[in-house]
Order: sequence, then structure tokens, then C-alpha cells
Amino acid sequence: MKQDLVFSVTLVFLTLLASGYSQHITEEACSVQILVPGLKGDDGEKGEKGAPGRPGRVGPPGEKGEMGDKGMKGSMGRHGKIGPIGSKGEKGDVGEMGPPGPNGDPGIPCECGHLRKAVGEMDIQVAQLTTELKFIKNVVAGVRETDNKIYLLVKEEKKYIDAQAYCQGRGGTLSMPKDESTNSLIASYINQAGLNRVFIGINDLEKEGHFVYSDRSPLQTFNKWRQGEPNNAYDEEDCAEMVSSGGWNDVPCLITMYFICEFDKESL
Ligand SMILES: [Ca+2]
Ligand SMILES: [Ca+2]
Repeated sequence: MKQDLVFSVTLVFLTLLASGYSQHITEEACSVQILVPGLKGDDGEKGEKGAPGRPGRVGPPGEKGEMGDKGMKGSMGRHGKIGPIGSKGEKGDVGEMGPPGPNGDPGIPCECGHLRKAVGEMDIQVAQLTTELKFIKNVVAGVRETDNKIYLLVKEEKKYIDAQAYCQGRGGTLSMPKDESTNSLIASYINQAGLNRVFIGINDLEKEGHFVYSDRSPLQTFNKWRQGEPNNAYDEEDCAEMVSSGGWNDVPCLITMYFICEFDKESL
């Protein structure tokens, strides 16, 4: 129906152009109004789906929703910056003693043997000098002498054998009064010292009753045994003493008393 209508209008329009007069147009236009629309046609077929429309405007914000569930733990963050240097702490307690260190290197070899020996010898010499000094003090304190002998009173109580060793250690022997003058000199020595008795160098140690001097020489005709001596009392008197009077007496060798040494001047 529409195609028919369009065809009709187009035909009228072409007819007017062919007439060349506007009056004719007016006349002819009136004639178009005569045309009556046809009946409504059938509904056309549904067209194809159009292109999507423009996006609508942004809607107003929605109401705040409820708090969601806790999210999962995130991964470890980056390493933070190094902080500033802290202040110095207080001194800590002393730690336990560590294990001993390794042994040190061996020292330089030293020929110390002879030095030690020298020191040892010096110690001995000091001891000897100390004894000698004591001996010299005794000598300075006063000796007795003859043309060829020196007699020394030793004011140290010793047994006979020790007294003899003392005298021998100094190059002498226990005194041996072999004549009257010597016996008198020794007796005087004892008296001036205010003593009553001293050991002299006479004994019968090797053979009972057979007295000899400390140099092993036998007694000669000279002797100064006191009356009743030597009596070998208790069968134990094998050594001899001189008393202040100058007389001799045999006594036990193990008792201790002062003694008198004699020295040859030639040997000194
Ligand atoms: Ca005897
Ligand atoms: Ca006696």
C-alpha cells in the first residue's frame, strides 16, 4: 500500500513539472488532497537488534556495606632500612678463663750447666768461709804459740772424734802435750779461759790401755796422768782430757766438751 502511495505522489509531482505553471501546481495540489490513505497494512517483520546504547549516567553511591571477612595474610614486606647506631651498652661480666694456649717456641739454648755448677760451688764456698770466719774469730780472740806450734782453744762442745775432725779440717790436730813446757802452756791456756777441762789428743781407741797421741805416735816417757788415771772407768774411757791443773784423765769419748787444736807453723 505504501509503495502505491509513493508511486502516486511521485507521478503527480512529475506531472506538475511538465505543466510549467505554479497555478497549475496549486490546482493540482488540491487534487492530491483527494487521495485517501489506505488501510493500515500488516505489521512488518521485527527488525534486527539495534546497536548497544550509550552507557547510562553514574548512579548515586550505594549505602555502606557490612564489613567484609578478614583478608588472607599478605606476603612478607621488603627489608626495612638499617636503623641508626645505638648507644654503647654497659660492660659485661668477665667471662670464664679460656683454655691454656699452645706451648711457646723453645728458647735459645743456654750453656747454663756450668753456671749452675758455679752457683752451687759458690754456695759451698760461702758456707766454708762462714766457718772459716768463725775459726778466725777464735784465733783473733787469742792463741798460744811456741817456736814451732800454735795452739787454739775451740769453745765448741764436741765429742772427741768430732773435735779431732774439726782440727784436722783446718790443717791441725787435737793438741799433743809431749813435754812439760807444752803441757804447762796448754794448762795456762785453760785456766785463763776459766775452764775446768778440755779434750786433748790422747786416746787408747785402737788398743785398750795402749795410749797414743792423735798423730798415732805412742806416748813416750812424758805423761801427766792424774793419780789413779787412766782407770778406764766403766770400761768405756778411751779418750783423754786435761784439767786446769794440767793433769790428764781418761774419759768416755762420747761426752762433749771444748778442746784445743795445735797447728805446725810450717804448715800454715
Ligand atoms: Ca780405755
Ligand atoms: Ca778416767
